[in-house]
Amino acid sequence: MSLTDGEVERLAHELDDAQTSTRAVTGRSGGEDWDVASAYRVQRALVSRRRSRGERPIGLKLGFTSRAKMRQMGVHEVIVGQLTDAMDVPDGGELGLGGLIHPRVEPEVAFRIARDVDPDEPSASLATAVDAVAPALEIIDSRYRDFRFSYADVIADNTSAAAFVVGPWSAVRPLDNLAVRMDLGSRTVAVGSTGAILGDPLRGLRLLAGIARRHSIPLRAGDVVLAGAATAAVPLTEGFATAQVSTLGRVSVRVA
Ligand code: OOG
Repeated sequence: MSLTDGEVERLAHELDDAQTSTRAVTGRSGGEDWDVASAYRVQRALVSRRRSRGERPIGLKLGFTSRAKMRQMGVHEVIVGQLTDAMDVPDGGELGLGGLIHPRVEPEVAFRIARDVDPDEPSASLATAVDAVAPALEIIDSRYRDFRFSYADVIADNTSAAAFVVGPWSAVRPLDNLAVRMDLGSRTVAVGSTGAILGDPLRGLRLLAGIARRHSIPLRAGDVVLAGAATAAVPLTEGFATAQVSTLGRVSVRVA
């Protein structure tokens, strides 16, 4: 079922309020089913609310790209969300738990997009627009109670995007099998491989290009793309969160 413009605005308002007041809401799941195109319309309306508060879009993120994440959340298809400068935490910087509801952290790989991407160019050519890669941490924070949502719900909620940290950029290299480790303080909480991200994170870029085209989400020079988690997400706690992605290096954030 497709939503009216009024329903799209109402849902965007509700999700935006949930984020700014750190009070979770209940998803539409359980009620009537709704369609993916409407869910991306809600996401667009939600991001435009953030823009009207002065936030600047600076990239995109993929979600549900690994079996571990799909299994954890009971979802089977890739989703795309939007990143703004307000979510960008510098490597080694600090993130306050105060503005978050029930944050979780995931180790990821980030791509840097070197040129504006023409929505009509073939999906496979998006890889040629990437000029650097980096290890990254993504902090997700569903605005839905207990992280319980349907596929459309989580798209509408901008794929739970809350914050991200990108480590040192370096030259593009094969990413199909780099060891990934995530630590919270001195505890290793997740281990995996970049190969868990769709066999190769580059494959995610192709899917992202198709979804971005279908739902009119632009990709511009300088944008960051988070390729999706390599492992299941782990509840974020105070202290240092660190991800090490083999030869790509380390990225960390101090959570306070
Ligand atoms: C949705 C976001 C998933 C990923 O990397 O799979 C995601 C969620 O699990 O709340 O970002």
